[in-house]
Amino acid sequence: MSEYDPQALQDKWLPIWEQKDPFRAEEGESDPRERRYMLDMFPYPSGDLHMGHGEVFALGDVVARYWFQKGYNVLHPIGWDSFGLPAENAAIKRNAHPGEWTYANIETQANSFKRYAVSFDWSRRLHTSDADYFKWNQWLFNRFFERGLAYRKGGLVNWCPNDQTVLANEQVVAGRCERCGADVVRRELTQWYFKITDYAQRLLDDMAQLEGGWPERVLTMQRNWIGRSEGADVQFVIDGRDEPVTVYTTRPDTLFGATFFVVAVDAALADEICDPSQREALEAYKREAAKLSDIERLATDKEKTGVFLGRYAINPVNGERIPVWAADYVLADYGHGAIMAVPAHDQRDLDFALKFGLPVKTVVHTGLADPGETGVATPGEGQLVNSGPLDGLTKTEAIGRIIEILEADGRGTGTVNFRLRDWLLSRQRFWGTPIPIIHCPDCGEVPVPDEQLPVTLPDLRGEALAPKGVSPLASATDWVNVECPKCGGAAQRDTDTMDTFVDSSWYFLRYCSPGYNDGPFDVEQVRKWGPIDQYVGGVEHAVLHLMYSRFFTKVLHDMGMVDFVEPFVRLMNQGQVINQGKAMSKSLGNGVDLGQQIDAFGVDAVRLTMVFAGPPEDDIDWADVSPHASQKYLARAFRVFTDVTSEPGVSFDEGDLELRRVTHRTIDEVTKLVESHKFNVAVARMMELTSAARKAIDAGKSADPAVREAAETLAIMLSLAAPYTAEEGWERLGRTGSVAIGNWPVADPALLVQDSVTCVVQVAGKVRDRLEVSPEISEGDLLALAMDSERVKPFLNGEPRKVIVRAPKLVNIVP
Ligand code: ANZ
Ligand code: ZN
Repeated sequence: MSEYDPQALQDKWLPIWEQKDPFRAEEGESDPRERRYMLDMFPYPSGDLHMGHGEVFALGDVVARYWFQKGYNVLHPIGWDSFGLPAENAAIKRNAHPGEWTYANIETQANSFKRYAVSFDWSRRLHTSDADYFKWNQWLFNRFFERGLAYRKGGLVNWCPNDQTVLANEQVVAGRCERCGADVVRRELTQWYFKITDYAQRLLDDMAQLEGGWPERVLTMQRNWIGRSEGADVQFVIDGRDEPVTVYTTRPDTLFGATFFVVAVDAALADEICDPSQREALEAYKREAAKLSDIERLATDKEKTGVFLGRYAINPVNGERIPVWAADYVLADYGHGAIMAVPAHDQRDLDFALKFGLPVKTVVHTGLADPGETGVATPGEGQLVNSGPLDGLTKTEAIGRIIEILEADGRGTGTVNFRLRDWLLSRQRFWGTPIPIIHCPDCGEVPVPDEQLPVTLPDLRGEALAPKGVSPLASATDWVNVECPKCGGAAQRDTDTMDTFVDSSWYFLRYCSPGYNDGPFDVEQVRKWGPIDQYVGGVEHAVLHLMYSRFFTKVLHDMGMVDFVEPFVRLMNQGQVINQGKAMSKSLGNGVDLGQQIDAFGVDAVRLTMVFAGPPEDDIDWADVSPHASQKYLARAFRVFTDVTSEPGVSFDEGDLELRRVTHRTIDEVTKLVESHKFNVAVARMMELTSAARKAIDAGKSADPAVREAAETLAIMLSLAAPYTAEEGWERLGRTGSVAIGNWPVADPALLVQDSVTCVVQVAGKVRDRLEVSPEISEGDLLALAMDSERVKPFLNGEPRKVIVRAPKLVNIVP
């Protein structure tokens, strides 16, 4: 094997690594090494690994392998997020059990990961669909239930008509099912929720710890999703109704400008206060509105719709009677599901007012033209007008003042509001964690006692799993009918399963003590490993998985089970792998298969291409990169390894100084580049080092110790991205042990100084000294150096009459 043959390298090293299992994390107390926890978002087992996996795991492995090289005790685990709908859909199609498809795919992916040579600790492998994993979902559910953080309520929920299940708000993207793209509709259902809203403020506050460690755009998305706003609750009396109705407003200063009142079309309140004369119109309008998602309803460019409810509300500050309407641009589950409309200063209200001929009253003078004329609302700063006691105040002053006034006579209060909703947990699907609750006609909701966990799934397959709008578990009557754990009477299991995002909300803790039997994780081990130093995964999880994991971590913190409040110290989002400028898809026919790329170019070339393509967060267009060129480069590096003729262990001190300087500058730069995640630039530096070594070999210096030093350095650095080539190179260089662990070199500072140049110093035309200076020295520094020279000083008397400085080579002094 003197030619570079990637397939032969894989065939040789893969079984050796399998047998040596070199990347195990050490649990023991006695291990003195510093710990690092590196995690890639675990895969969903749909078929084999794809190009996206190829990218994220190549990037994550650069970090993990760098830490292994630096000599840390590294935890780099792998597992599978193996519950979920695709398995169920495949099972229905093939008349099989979802587990068959799932576990077959896991095996396929596991083998592909091994070939891809990711530095995993295979001993910690987990699958969330294993009973000894999801048992702990149920245990955690019980703890949440005890703490009032898991509860059931009726209400309108997002329903995917295609997947026949409810969805969390986070799973509805632009009005569509995040998974299948179907238009989401609203349905009235009683469902389980996790009370994430209790943690809204902390989810926001703790983000301070993530500044700098997380991409700014992810933090912004989280902040917007939590959506904290400050404002006031204001009570309006509805004519002919005893109980006042509260509205939430961020602009209580505009209270005198409220000209109408709007109730969410789907809020119970709309039905309640609708005058009989308008009942029919409301019913018709409700049917229309039910077809739209929240996002569509709130879209500012959507034509406004609504119906008058035949009733009037009374403005608490001036007693004005304003008409009450129902409309879809007000949401039932935000604030109080009703608003005071101020068309002059809110665009949606203005659009509505102009459409239905309602009055527009300016109460903040902003200097801009009258909104009633222009159709453009003026939400900005200004001075209050037409507002009684607020006249003349600024917006901010007026907000403070009106809250005082409202609070004084009990008609309102200053308040904080969040956009974040509770996490809807129930799913009407089979392949997930059964919710461990038993419904008893006498005792109500009774949690399955911990010692009876796990509640496993009944053996359903094929047609029995087909979506029917109720959970398939409901048809397993033997499974459903049980004794009440409290009173022993006849009772029934909850037939819904948990959102699979529960599984991924704490898996990173389980890795610290896989197989642990006395709880979801060993608290001591988590204390040692946590929190995760580096997390790598797609930006598509910015508000789903990452928000839920942060929430779980905080609850576990409050339970005294973890001693940190944020699970992921640093987060890296990789870009996507696209082809010809577009996302890969079947319909475009531009898909690229990871396995085929590897067969054609070898693992190392594919990995190197992923890493070299650009900054990790940028998309990689596979049409613009060249795995073939990567392979050619690796062959060049390989020849450097095989061309070295000195013996291992030779002292580098005697080596060629120029090449040694290149090597040490490369060490210095690559170290910094890897730590700042500029992997592509780090690879470019490795390539330059390869060329420098090649040049020296071609100049007949193959036995020079500096050539060996360059080659060994290259093998170590290349191991981050091209592990097979690096390992073989190391062996060819006569080195024993694996190249991959504990070899990262340290740059010698003496070899980092720039080459110097000689500067001639003349006094009155005669050479008096020669100085060794940096080629980049400034004129001022050079002159100062020259004037300070002991050989120059005797020829000066006070300030020179004239100096000519030509940095870095000449200083000419006329005394
Ligand atoms: C009067 C007003 C005047 C408003 C004005 C705004 C500007 P954020 O910041 O998102 O919290 N609102 C309240 N409840 C609503 C609901 N259920 N559906 C739709 N809109 C609702 O927004 C708060 C503002 O959104 C509130 O302040 C209210 O309109 C509206 F010049 O009240 B505002
Ligand atoms: Zn009972």
